[in-house]
Amino acid sequence: MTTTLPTERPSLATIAHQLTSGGRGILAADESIPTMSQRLENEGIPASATARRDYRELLLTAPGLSDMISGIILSDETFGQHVADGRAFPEASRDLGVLPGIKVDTGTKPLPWQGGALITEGLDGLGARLQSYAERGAAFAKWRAVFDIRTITGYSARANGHVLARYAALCQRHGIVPIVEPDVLCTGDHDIDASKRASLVALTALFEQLDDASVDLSGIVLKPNFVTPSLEAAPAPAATVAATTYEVLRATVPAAVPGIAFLSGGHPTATVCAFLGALHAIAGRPWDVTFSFGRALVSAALHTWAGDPANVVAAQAALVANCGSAADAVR
Ligand code: 5MM
Repeated sequence: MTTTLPTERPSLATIAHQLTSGGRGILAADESIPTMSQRLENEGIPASATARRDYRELLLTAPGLSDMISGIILSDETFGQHVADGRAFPEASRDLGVLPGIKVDTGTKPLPWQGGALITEGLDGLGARLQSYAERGAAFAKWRAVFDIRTITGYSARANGHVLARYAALCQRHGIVPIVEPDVLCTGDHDIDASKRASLVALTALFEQLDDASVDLSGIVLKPNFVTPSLEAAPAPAATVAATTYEVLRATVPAAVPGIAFLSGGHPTATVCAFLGALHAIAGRPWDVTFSFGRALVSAALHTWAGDPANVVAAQAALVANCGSAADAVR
């Protein structure tokens, strides 16, 4: 069995650059057990640890994945599972040329007296968990704060920014690149200006907190939403989404951040790839931009697989096609 853990870890800045540059992006395959189980059941697949493992192996071992994918975000369950030949997922991932990452938040809870705004939890014992993940090969981690435009408050932005900053500092202390994800959801019936206002609030608070926590911005990856109207509203042209998103990011994200990897937010694959392509084409950007999509990359593969081993090749082809579309947007 091959052991591929690096003896000397590259710098945080090197890893962050590797994740977000070169026309590749990050595959978000870190659905929690409840979310993944629901998605399996929606496709008529009985949910189990084995089914979740089989599905994640299908994704990771898709032929040619590393041509388009620099890193894969895993959940704790998958991180401890093994592919069919016995290698642990992080080891197999490195062997395949894809950096393994780990989602370390433990989900959201309502903040008291904040009208439904959420706080993401998971700081308790995080240092010890990061140490263990680093020893088992994690190159990077992810923590997602969730904001609904109807309930975001200045306090909820500061509170989530604070925990994101504490998480990021702890990651860097353990030699792991933190992906910081302030996700302003596309759900609701808002227009693009409402998304812009909420995204400005979330990102401004985040970068104030990262600064206060002395996080090294050269060793993080930012994972934001595109600034769009809600999924239920009339769609905006890609050029408008790219220009508005860029305006928000230029106002809030220091040039010291090496790379920005966008979430897909439930937008269809072609739509979100058009957003990304238009943003990537903006001249004079101070940061690399790429994708860290979940649903936009994997939904077709899960549907095609449907839990049948006979469909693995077709499912992998569906994944690779979507990864190709996303990678084309940043080349
Ligand atoms: C893959 O889904 C991630 C984990 O979700 P849960 O903890 O809620 O199960 C999620 O954080 C994902 O990485 C981001 O939301 C981006 O995914 P999309 O589908 O929006 O690109």
